[in-house]
Amino acid sequence: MDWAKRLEKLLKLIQLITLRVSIVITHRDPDSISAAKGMKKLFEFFGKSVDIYYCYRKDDQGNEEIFPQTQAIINEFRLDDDFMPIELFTDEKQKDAFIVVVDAPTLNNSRLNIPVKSKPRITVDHHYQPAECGEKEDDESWYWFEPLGAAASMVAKLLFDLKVPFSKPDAVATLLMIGIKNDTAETNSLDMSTLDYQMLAELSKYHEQKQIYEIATQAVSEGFWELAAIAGKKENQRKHGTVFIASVGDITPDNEPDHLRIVRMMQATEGVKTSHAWGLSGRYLIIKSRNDNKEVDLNKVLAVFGEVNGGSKANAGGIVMDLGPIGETKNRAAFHEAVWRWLEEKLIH
Ligand SMILES: [Mn+2]
Repeated sequence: MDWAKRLEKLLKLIQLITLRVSIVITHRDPDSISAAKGMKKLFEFFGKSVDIYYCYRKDDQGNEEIFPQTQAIINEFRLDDDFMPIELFTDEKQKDAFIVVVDAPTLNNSRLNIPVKSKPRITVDHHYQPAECGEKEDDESWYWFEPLGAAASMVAKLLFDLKVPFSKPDAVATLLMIGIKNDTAETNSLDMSTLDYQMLAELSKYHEQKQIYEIATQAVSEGFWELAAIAGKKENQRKHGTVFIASVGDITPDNEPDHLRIVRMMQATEGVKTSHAWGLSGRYLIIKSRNDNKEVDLNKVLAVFGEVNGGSKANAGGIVMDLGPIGETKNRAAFHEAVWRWLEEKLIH
């Protein structure tokens, strides 16, 4: 079906909404946050009431694991009141909700244990694996799956094509640009598409550059240098042909941006086509991976860890795996060594 017909179906669906629109995101990162805010702007333009719910992983204290950059965006754009934790999306509320999912293919994710059982009516996502999503579009629903750099680009296109006006400057336009840039490694990602570039250009008519600068120029944390020092040691690196594996040691959720920075730097190393940076966070094994080798299917490589992962893209992925009580062992050095042996078996082919 052509795009004009797709849009027409979407517009009709939106116009007919009588229920409260409930946008659900499966995690809070710059792309999902901006995509959700963009969708909220869209529905509000058509006079609908909108809530946004977010799912999250808990740290040891039961708080949301939130990454510094996400927190910086929430602070800068004063978004705290826009997002409600998923527990507040009670069964009662779900009964009267028009459910919208952005930046994830499905809510049917066993890893996240999302307490939403109803079928999403609108889904907009840029990840692979929609085949696993279970729900299929019908007359009552509208799903757009396309492997692009960012969900924010898709939402921006919907806003422009459905003629939702932007102010000058417009906070949502700025947020969407940050979302696109963040999910595409500042447009350097292999997933970067024509649509992503076009939307950056269109959004740039309405954005506030000062806010982009504020978010982008946050200093590298001290944690980065600690991780880099560990990953930089020869004994914490293994190279097998074009595959580069490095350990970043024991990490905390705060280290995620640093961990990602390190795997990107590993991938930029001469002769490297696939990189895995792994660390241990308590009993969890966390691997960040990058791949530019067309003969390697990163999803398949990571699937050996048994992860039901709806979030891996063709050239970037990762796993979070609960190692169980064995992960709480006191002898960290011996444990790291054991994990090394196991990982080399799994990741080298
Ligand atoms: Mn995304």
